[in-house]
Amino acid sequence: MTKSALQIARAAYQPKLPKALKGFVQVKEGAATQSVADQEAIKELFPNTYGMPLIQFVESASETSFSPVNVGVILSGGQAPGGHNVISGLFDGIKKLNADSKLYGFILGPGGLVDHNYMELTADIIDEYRNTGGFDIIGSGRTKLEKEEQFDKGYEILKQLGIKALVIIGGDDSNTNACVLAEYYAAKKYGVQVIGCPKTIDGDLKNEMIETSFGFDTACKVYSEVIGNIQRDCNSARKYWHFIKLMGRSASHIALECALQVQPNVCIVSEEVEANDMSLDDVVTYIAQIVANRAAQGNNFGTVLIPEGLIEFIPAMKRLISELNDFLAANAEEFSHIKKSHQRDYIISKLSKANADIYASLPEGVARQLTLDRDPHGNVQVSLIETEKLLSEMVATKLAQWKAEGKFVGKFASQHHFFGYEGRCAAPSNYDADYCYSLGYTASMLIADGKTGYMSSVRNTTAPADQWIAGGVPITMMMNMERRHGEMKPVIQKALVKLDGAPFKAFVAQRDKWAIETAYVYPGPIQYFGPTEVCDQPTKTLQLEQAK
Ligand code: FBP
Repeated sequence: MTKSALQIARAAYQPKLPKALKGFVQVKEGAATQSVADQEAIKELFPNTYGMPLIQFVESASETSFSPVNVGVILSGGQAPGGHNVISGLFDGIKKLNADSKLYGFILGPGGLVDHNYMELTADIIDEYRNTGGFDIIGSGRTKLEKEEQFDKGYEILKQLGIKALVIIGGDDSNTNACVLAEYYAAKKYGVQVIGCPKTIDGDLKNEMIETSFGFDTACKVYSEVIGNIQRDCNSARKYWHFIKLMGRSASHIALECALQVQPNVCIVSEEVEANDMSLDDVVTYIAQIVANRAAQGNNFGTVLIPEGLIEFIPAMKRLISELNDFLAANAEEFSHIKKSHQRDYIISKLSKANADIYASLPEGVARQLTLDRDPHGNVQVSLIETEKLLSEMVATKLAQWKAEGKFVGKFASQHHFFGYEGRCAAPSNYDADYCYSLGYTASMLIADGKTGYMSSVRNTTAPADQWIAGGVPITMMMNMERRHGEMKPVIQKALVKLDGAPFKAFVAQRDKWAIETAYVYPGPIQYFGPTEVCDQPTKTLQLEQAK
């Protein structure tokens, strides 16, 4: 591999650890825990892993000796900056426990465990990947580990390799499955511990004990850099409105964090749209009004941030998509014989009045996407909808009407962007490099202490790393029962943007000003070396949440 100058310099970076993990470590057990809701149901489903205590690691004066331990590691789901540092922290941790410990990586996600596809991660391999972005050390995948046959298939290879602990690095679903696996192995007395690590750029795996999921910090900084650059371009040419869609399958944490970093003219927050029962037309009118207000001051330019999951948070769109799914599933054959040029009218004639009106109001291309591009289960692929284009086209139509009525005096030209994949494998910021290394190292301590069904937790991360608090949280503590595919299932509660939370409130307090003024902030690229206020700032979200 040809390495860039930054990669070479960055390889020498020694991630910071909490003070308690630097020397000898001992365990402080807290009180027994409860799940966040549905306690009786969760307790019944997890008889071996429910109610375990919170764990904190503290300094110890004396050394304890450990036998060598073989550990497996899996990267699950979407890439997030810092995954390689979780693995290097885990590696260094188990080697410190005993130099003869071994680490095995399962290839391309949970599927690697089931298919017995693995490699040993030796010191020279680990060294190649320290402080780098990506998950390419072993690859990642989205196979869901949820069936007992998979658990047993996995156990075969774990037994063969003498693996006593498995670390699953993933988001809410992967950690839910890690917990189910931990319970299964405990019930079967297989002697394999399962530990989770909180990953996802989406930032929606967080709670009282998990401050943030790793990767959110770096991804938001990458997006904020490019949005800032666009804002400066936009403020230089003064002729375009830029509609920027930001990744985040469901929650709007990324859009909100970027808004706090760059102060755009508009940022839509899906959770607010849903709470206020806003229609698509309400969202379009809101944006168009800001465009018109700026135009009245001679400013025919601006930026609009749009969260990727928006469409599914608009109640009326949700109803339309659900009727389309049902209708197209039942009438697939008939629909396939309708001429392309008649499909739109055909659909309009078949839908209920309310949904037909919404469908008719959609731009041609989006309407087509809603009926043609469907996933293997026959469902509309909402993620393929180019929301940034949908909104800008609808804003243009509204402004044209307003122009005819004399309510809009300006010009409107738009540009579109989607920022997602470019942020997922960036070299981790100092925050993510340190946080991830600490999470991995903490996982090794949980293994040493014989824990299973725990998630590695590192808190107090707005303070210097020295003061971070490392420990473990029983995964059952984060669970509740939710309906999934028609069945009640135990799952980790997904953290959406809280409308009464400090980050959203800070945004609301400023957004009207940002809408009319050109108050852009240009964060610039992530800095890895230099003054601490430039290199080591946590996200605004975290700073505001921790300031409570
Ligand atoms: P995870 O929840 O697995 O971390 O993935 C998050 C994410 O990056 C979303 O933001 C995005 O919608 C999705 O993955 C894209 O998935 P894919 O990589 O399969 O295209």
